[in-house]
Amino acid sequence: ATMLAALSGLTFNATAQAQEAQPRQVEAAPSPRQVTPLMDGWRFHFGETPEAALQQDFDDSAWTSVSLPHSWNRMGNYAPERAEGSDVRQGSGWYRLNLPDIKPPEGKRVIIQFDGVGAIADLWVNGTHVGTHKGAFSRFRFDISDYLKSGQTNLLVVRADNSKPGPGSTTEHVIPLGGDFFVHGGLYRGVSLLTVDSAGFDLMDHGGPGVYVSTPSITAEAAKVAVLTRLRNTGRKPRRLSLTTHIADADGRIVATSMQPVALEASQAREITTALALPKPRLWQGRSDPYLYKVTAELRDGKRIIDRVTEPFGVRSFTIDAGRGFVLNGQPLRLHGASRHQDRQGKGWALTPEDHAEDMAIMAEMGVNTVRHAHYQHAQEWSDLADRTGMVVKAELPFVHQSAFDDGLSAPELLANARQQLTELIRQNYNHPSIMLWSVGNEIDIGAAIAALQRGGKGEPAKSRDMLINLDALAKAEDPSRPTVYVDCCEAVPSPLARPGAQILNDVTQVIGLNRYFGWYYGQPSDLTAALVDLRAKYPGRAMGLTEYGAGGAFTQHTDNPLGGTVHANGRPHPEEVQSWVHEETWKVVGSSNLLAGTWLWNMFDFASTSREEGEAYDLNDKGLVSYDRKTRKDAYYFYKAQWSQEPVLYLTGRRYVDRAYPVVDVRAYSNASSASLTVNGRAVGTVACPQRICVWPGVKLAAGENELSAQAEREGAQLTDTLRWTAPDAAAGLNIRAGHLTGITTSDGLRFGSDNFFSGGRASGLRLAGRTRLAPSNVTGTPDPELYGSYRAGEFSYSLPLPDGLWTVTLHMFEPEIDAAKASARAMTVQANGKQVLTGFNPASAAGGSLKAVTRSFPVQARGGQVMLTFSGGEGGAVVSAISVQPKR
Ligand code: GCB
Repeated sequence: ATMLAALSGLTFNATAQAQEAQPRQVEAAPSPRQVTPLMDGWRFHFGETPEAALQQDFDDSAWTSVSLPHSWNRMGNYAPERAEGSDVRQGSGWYRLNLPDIKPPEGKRVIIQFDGVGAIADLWVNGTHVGTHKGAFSRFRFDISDYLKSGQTNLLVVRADNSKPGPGSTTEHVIPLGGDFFVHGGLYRGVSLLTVDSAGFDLMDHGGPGVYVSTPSITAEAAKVAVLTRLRNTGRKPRRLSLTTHIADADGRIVATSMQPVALEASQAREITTALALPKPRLWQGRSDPYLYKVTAELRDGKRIIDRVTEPFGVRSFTIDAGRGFVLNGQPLRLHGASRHQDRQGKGWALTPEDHAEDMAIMAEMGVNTVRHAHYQHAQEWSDLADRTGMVVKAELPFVHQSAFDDGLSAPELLANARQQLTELIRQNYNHPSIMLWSVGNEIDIGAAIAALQRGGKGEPAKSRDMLINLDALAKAEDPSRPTVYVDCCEAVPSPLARPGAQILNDVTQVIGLNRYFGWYYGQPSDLTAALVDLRAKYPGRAMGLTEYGAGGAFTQHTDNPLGGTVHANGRPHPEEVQSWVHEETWKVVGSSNLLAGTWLWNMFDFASTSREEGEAYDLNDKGLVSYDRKTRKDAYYFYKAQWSQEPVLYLTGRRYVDRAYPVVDVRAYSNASSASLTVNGRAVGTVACPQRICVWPGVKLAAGENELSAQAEREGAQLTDTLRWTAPDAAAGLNIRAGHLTGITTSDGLRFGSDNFFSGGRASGLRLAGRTRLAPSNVTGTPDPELYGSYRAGEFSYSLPLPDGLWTVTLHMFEPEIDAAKASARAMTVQANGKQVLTGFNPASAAGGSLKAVTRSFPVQARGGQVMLTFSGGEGGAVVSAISVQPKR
């Protein structure tokens, strides 16, 4: 009852407040639209629900009270176990809300607006089904006037269905059919009621505002502004109205106006385009000056304003082509940015305006000038922020990973749904100056390629090309002012997903988006250049963007050397330093490449994906530069801040790797200063240059116990300092090195091993389980510490160990990884210590009594000049070593 009173008292009185701030010089008439947010007072229940729940007299007291935004799904935890509180249920969630008597008087309509419901929404008012909307990301509205009853409360029931897509499921023909993210269920954005005159700007235009602004020509003298209004009269009487269109500048001064009479017949919808001249326009200049105007369109009946819509817009022109790349207002602008998903810890998709604002602030601080909306339409609040921050946005249709559930043709219903969602995307976002690209698909064949791989490469490749061509044409017809883009995973990539015979899709859209993971899923970061050169030659007329690149980064997992282990792309571990390395190396290749119009790293934030268990996280993709809870900015965040930000940056890396494994460390910082100095425990270490914005002090010696490291630099007169504290072991205690990626493993005898380090040559290898690429530490027997033997260095290699002069005992931990008996028995390793042979023709399998069995060998060695040199060689199979332990000789 209190809720009802609050609702009727607050929002349904005759003098409702204007929702938008009006330009100062416009007559401050009350808004002719009443907008009533319906955020509170909902009852929620997941799963099986009786018919009776659609009726007024149903007792929902056992249902949960919820406020919007709401989603029942929660996932993503950094924990050793899947933490409690995770909810990955897919199916139907039911919502009930009682409204007061809001039956509109003759001539008024009540429209309900949903800003986003995952994924299929069904609405009942007073027990009668009003409609269905399929698509988890777009706004939609229903006119519920005829379903309302006067003199009583009115019951809204909404079913939100996020069933897993599959043959026969309710979401079988609703994109996305797949993807590396989780479609959260529920009323995860706002819901509101609009009470409006029966004649007005069309609220039934695919969720669009009804008023669409474009700037067909721009000179320094004037911009031509074309305002398309879609009008609709749902009433039974013809109306003689007038349409006024104003443009106001950012200070609210009206700078252009037009007025014209409009006749609307009963039940008629019509379009009117108004052309205005905007004198001496101030341009929307991206991050340097994201200047916004507002257009206000008003409909009057005589003197009375019956409807009004205000939409911000920007005056800007841009082109994107193979030759000049991206050009904004006549000036080339190098786009560098990141993708963003719409979820975070504890909230899933149910984000508040503050959450959006925090995300945008984090991105802006890093110096991003472009955002990719991965992989779907983002909230209006977010796109408004992008307009105001000056981001260039690549907006996307959620046509991701799959076009059918087998390799066959996609269903006509799927195409119809994709066309609907694309129309909604474009109409609802048309006025955002930030949005400059319509993306019509992302890796739409990869699902079929993976399925085929799992079947041993059999089956026809997917046939989604016609669908893509169709969607591309629709985007161009809806909005000729913005280019289209398709995002490809695999062409010319050395990956089994680039199937022979796979269809080519990169020639469909105007711009080519490339998701390329050299250095992570395949190859080396530097291989990217050759791939780009190839594609440029193949598609000489099309602009290309690197729409994804990156690596997993677990901020509780560390390595002493990012080159020291094998990458377990979809598994564990994911040392934070490996992520930094992949970004540094990729940026060297792409940062100034004239083959690319823009780059979008993957991803700004860790995000929920139930198909993943990696790094330290469950149900998370950990390629974010910032953690799921937004509390941790990984080192790579500061790498890009040093590249892109106008602010002075000096950041010592490795802040979370505090308990160091080695007393000798390459200290690193990211800075946009030309050089930086380091002190350790107050003692000057030296000044180094910072090429590529990376400063490195090699081989810095730490004291046993606590160390304070402090870096100093100067940039444009600003003095910068960054300080961190590390704990180091005593150099006199020796070194314990494990030939793997993860540092800090303690063995049964209490020795703490760092990760592989101090090596040159050879290659890192790890034991793997079939299927998922996880380490199988228990595969090696004959040791109380199988984890020490889960990985190894192989081939011809050496270790240059920093050790105080004196006598040491070196212990080598080895095993034979080769199961094949002939190969295992052929191994004959030779090891030299400071040039002296310590092992000759050593065969680990015969020494241990078989393959996958641990064996150790120890020998004394004298350190001179602060160093011991170990050299490994061994004919055809090379040498192998899993760990090296150096202890003072007793
Ligand atoms: C991709 C997909 C994206 C994934 C990403 C990854 O190519 O477009 O949705 O999340 O790779 O992390 O593997």
